[in-house]
Amino acid sequence: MKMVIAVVQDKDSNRLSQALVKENVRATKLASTGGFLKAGNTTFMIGIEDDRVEGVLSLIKENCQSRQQMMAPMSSMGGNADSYIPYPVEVQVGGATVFILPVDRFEQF
Ligand code: 2BA
Ligand code: 2BA
Repeated sequence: MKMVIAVVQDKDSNRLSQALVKENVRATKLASTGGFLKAGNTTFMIGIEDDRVEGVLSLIKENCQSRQQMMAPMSSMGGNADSYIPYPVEVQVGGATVFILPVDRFEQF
């Protein structure tokens, strides 16, 4: 078994949830925050048998798209004036950042 951890954009999370349910893939959704943009994103934890991992990755690929996002200007309040960004910057946010970890043991009580 593997644990697939996927950080996706909030805009794609409902679509991905529905696709996972449709394909009978169990998952847990966590509300998360990107360290860089400090904007909300969604982290899916998907415990899945080894031979279904590729199928899950395809579902993630099909349902999550890359987008440009504007990064709000950072305040210089209390910060270093050198790092102040006075205008919005466009950042490319990927469709999904995915980690695949081995699961030593899986129990449900
Ligand atoms: P939920 O996904 O909200 O699922 C709640 C219960 O609904 C499940 O209980 C299961 O009995 C049923 N269920 C879920 N998906 C189903 C499906 N596709 N078809 C028919 N019945 C379905 P549990 O299995 O005890 O799971 C409780 C919670 O544990 C789940 O909440 C989910 O958040 C998490 N979970 C379970 N298996 C997981 C896995 N393999 N990976 C990640 N999270 C898992
Ligand atoms: P954020 O940390 O809010 O990052 C959003 C996007 O900003 C990133 O998209 C990347 O294009 C850009 N970015 C992030 N850090 C940067 C930096 N130090 N300098 C310049 N640009 C930077 P993605 O790479 O597609 O990541 C989307 C989200 O996935 C991230 O949101 C974060 O929550 C998560 N993530 C990405 N890589 C991760 C990693 N190695 N470990 C844990 N979470 C990760």
